[in-house]
Amino acid sequence: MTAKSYNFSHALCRLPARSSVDGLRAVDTGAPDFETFVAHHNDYVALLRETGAHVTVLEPLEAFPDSVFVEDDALCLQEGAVLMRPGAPSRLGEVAEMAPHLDALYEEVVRMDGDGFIEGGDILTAEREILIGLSARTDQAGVDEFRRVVDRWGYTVRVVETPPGVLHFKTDCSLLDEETILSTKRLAASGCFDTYRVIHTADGEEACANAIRFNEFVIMPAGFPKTREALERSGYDVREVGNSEAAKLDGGMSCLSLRFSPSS
Ligand code: CIR
Repeated sequence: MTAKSYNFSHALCRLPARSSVDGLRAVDTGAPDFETFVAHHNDYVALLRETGAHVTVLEPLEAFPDSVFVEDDALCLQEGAVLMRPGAPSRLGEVAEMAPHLDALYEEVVRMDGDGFIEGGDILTAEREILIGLSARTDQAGVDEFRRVVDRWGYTVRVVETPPGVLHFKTDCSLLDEETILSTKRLAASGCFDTYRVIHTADGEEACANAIRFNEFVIMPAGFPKTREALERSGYDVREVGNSEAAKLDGGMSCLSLRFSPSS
C-alpha cells in the first residue's frame, strides 16, 4: 500500500531569484550567495527526480525575494489544492503567481480569501491527520478557513502551537512515515506528537529538523551527522543536500517544493 503522505508522483519548485539576497530572515547572518543557492537547488531537484517523480521547476520571480520557498504558497492534497494566504505581507503576491500552475494540474483549487493568514510551512500532512501550528504567520482565522475546505475532503485537522521564536511549525519537525516524526526536543516536549513514534534531532542539530520524506528518501540538510546516523539506524534511506544559503533565510528542505500526486 502506498502512503499518500509521503509517496508522490509530482513536485513543483521555483528557482531562487537574484533578489533572494533580500529575503526575509529572523536574524541576519549575511545574504545568501546566489550561485551556491542555485547549485544547492539543482541538487535538491535532482534528488526528487531520482525517485522517479515528475518535477517542474518554475522560473525565478525577481519581484518576490522569498518565492523559492514555494511550500508556503499552497497545500496540495489528492482531492485538490489550497492556495494559502501568507502572513508575511511581502509574500502575499506569490500566491497569484502559483495559482495558474495548480489550476493546470487540479480540477479543484480553492483560494483562501478570508481575513486570516496561513502558510504551508505551518502545515504537516500526516497519514491520519493534518497538524497545523499557530505561529507568527498562521492565525486561528486562517486555520478555520482552511479547515472548512479540507473537512469536505474528509481530513481531520489538529491545531497545535509552533514554539515561540520558531518561524514555522515544520521548522522544527518532519514526517518520516505513517507513524514516525523527526522533531526537535523543544517541539516534542509540547506533547503534540504523543501518538507518534518520535526521533529527536541530536542536541545542537536542531536546524536539521526540517527534512522531507519523499518516496524512498529522507532528504535532509547536509552537516548534521548525529541526526543522520539516528535516521539511518532506524532504517531510512537518507540523502543530504547543501542548505547553507536557504538557511540564511530560515528555509529548509520542505520549503523548497510542493509535493503531490494529483488524482486527475
Ligand atoms: C520567510 O521568512 O518566509 C522565508 N525567508 C523562509 C520561508 C521558509 N519556509 C518554510 O519554512 N516553509
